[in-house]
This record gives sequence, structure tokens and C-alpha cells, in this order.
Amino acid sequence: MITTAGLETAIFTHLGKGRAMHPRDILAMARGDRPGQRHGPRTVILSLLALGAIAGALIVFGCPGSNDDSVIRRANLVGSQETPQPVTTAATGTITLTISSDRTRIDYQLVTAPPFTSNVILAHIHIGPAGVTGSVVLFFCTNQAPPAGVPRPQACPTAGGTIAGFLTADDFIPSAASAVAAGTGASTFADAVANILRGNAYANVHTVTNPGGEIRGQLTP
Ligand SMILES: [Cu+2]
Repeated sequence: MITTAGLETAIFTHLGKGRAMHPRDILAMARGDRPGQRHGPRTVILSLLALGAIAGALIVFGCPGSNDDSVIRRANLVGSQETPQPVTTAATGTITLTISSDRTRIDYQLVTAPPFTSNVILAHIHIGPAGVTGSVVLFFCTNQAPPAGVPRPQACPTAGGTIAGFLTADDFIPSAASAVAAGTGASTFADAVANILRGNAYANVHTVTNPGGEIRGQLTP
């Protein structure tokens, strides 16, 4: 019986000696033979079958993570980032987005830390650059009437806390054409993802006292 482990050991043992090796010798070593030993057609065929099996296993199992092209975007949320006026608050937050390899899903974790000035009412993603107010395209959570046309977002922890979930095209809220043209909106989920990836999006947490937003952060790599 020829095992992959045995073959790898043979190859690496030999590579360690810094000498080139003929494939025939590698197979021979895997069988426990001495390099250079001659074999009949049956042995050669069995050896080729073994090589095929090893190649097949490599194709099936691949290298861990080799197909994972997911992308992370993060933001630190603070009152001083709010527009049009900075907000004075001791509350802070962090948002982490993991955008899937095929860019059709955003997994998120939102951590908000008290003290907020008042109860948190909603949190979401806006499109737009730092210092500019843009359109809301994706909700993380809300304690208000849910947005129309999308699945109901989860509740926000009113005094801060951690929530996690994921967003897809189902959750996307299209912006007005004028906002899209101005760079403060997105027409599709894919468009929103493209804006997030190029830094033209931010997360915002709104409270009763600061309905326009209490802490905000621009999404960056
Ligand atoms: Cu907002």
C-alpha cells in the first residue's frame, strides 16, 4: 500500500539533502524500494495509479483558504465624526464587515459602548464620504418602525451592546437617482458593496437625543 504521507516523507527527506530526484525514484521510495531499482510494467502502472490518486486528493482538498477572497471593512464610531455637526458623547462603537468572496453577502458585528446620551434607536450603513451626509442603504438594527420593502431588522441594544448578523440584496434599500449621481447613494446591493469597498460608506448609530446620529465611523480596510 502506498500512502501520501509516506510519499511526502520520501520527497521532503530527499529535498532536505539538496539533490534533484527522478519521479521514478520518489515512487520507488514510497514503496520502500531503493532509488534506481528497475521495475516491470505492472509496477509502473500501479505507480501511475498512485500518482493519479494523490493528484486527485490535492484537487479535492486543495489548500485551506485558497478560495476565500472575502474582504474586511471596519470603522470606529465616535461623536466627532457626525455631520453636519459633531456630537458630544462618551459613547463609542466598532463595526466589522466581512464581505463574502462573491460580494453577495455582508456579515457584520456592531459593538456599541455606553454611555449614550439617551436610548439607541437605530443603526445602519450610509453611502458617502467622511464629512458628508448620505443615504441609508442597509440596516443593522432598529427599535423604530421597520423600513419598508426589506426584512425587519433586529432590535438595537438601547444602552449599547453587541449585535451580529448578515445582509444581502434582500436587505438593500435603493437610493434616489439624484443621490446615486451625487455619490451619496447606491442603486443596487452590488453598488453599495462597491461603495463600501472604495471607502465611500459609513456606519451611524442614532439615539433619541441625537436622531441625526450620535456616533459615526467611515468604513475603511
Ligand atoms: Cu443613519
